[in-house]
Amino acid sequence: MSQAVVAMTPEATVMPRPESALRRFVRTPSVAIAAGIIAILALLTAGCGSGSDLGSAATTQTGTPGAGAGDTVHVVMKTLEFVPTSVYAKVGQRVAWLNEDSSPHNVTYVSGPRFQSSGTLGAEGGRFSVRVTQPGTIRYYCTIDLWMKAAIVVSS
Ligand SMILES: [Cu+2]
Repeated sequence: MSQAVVAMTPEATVMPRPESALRRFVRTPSVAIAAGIIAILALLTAGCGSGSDLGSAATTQTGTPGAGAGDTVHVVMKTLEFVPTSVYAKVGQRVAWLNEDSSPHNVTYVSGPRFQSSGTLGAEGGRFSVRVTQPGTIRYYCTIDLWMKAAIVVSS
């Protein structure tokens, strides 16, 4: 450990060079975790807010109970999954899907408050939306990719 050796010498009182201090700062676990959380939040926000002529309110509300009735809840199909797999909505809100995959998908009703299933949503840009009108948990899936299952938790 060269640093331990240095610590024994008078030079140990010399201030660390700025770059090494910075490196030590960045390596601090709590700083790294905070940076990671910020990066994840930025990704989530970007994911919901991008590509949005889907609705006027491409905001941060996805998955948040208590979102305003005027906001649209966004779900995307990508890498053969619905993302997010579970979203929250209020009665009266619109839920909109956008297919970002290079293959077609659909939104097919399974259980809970009824809605009209979609037809095929074409690759890279297919869209569909429904307005949720009753509280309850709606389950749906994609009949093309049977593992693609997701839910909308609707509250009044
Ligand atoms: Cu699919």
